[in-house]
Amino acid sequence: MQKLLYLLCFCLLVSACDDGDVIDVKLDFDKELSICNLSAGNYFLYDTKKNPSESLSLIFPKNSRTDSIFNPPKNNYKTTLTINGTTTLFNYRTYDGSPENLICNLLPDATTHILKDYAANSGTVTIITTYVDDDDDGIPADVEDANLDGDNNPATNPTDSDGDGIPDYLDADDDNDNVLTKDEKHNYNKIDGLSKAQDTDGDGIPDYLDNDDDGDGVLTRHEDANLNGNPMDDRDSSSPTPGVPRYLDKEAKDTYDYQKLNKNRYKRTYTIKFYINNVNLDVISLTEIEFGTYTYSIMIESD
Ligand SMILES: [Ca+2]
Ligand SMILES: [Ca+2]
Ligand SMILES: [Ca+2]
Ligand SMILES: [Ca+2]
Repeated sequence: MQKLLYLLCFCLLVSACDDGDVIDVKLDFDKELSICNLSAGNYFLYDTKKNPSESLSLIFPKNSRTDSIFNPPKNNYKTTLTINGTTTLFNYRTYDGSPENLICNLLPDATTHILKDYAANSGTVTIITTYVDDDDDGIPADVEDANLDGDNNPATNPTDSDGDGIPDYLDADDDNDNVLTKDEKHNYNKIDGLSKAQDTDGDGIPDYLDNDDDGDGVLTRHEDANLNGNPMDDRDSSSPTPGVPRYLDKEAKDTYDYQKLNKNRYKRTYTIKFYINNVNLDVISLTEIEFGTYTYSIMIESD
């Protein structure tokens, strides 16, 4: 009788949300997946919602193959897993309280319970991992490319203003002066673009692309009096403008022998999409569910 009731519930659910081949079991799930790190041996991804309280979750073992989902050998990397109901699990659950009180909670709320638990015992999971790189300097990647090849892709034939081999869209310091682009007042916004970028010496080259910002003939990175790789914290107390850093103060012309270039860091943002195919949730089979997307970022450091 109980199973019949489940069947009835699920049929209502599915018929309400049937969208051709792709059946949206999400109800009102936002498809933004979270990851739970409570178990060292497994990956545990889930999505929860309230009113009514429900969760979808996917568990699979951690190994070199599944690690590659999160650290792929190449962009647009595809992985498939087989749901077997034992080590690789896909569950749809309902609750009498907030799912967040139970899922991934070291101290589960004793008053919240799982009401129904549909566990798939077969099906496949298709996972596509893509990533986008950006130096996070506040200028969008497509704006940092002159797009001379006309393909609107900053990664092909990329602009490299300082010629250091690191394209502008990945170069956090576009003029190699040891002052990060984000600190050189590029003043980018969607309306003005880069037209309001600061140009201290007024030579037509904005500070973020000018390796001698004050035009005093001393490279900005050689105005680093304390030789710490940061020209922003060096001032000349004998200058008429002692509060202005040397690299922006054309009266401060001392040269310091600092040759080192700081390491470059850029951000890689992964987007991992999970599709559940031909899943059997005990009482019903579904052709395809878009389980959702998990996103995260790492910083990559290079010379
Ligand atoms: Ca560069
Ligand atoms: Ca710079
Ligand atoms: Ca300038
Ligand atoms: Ca200078």
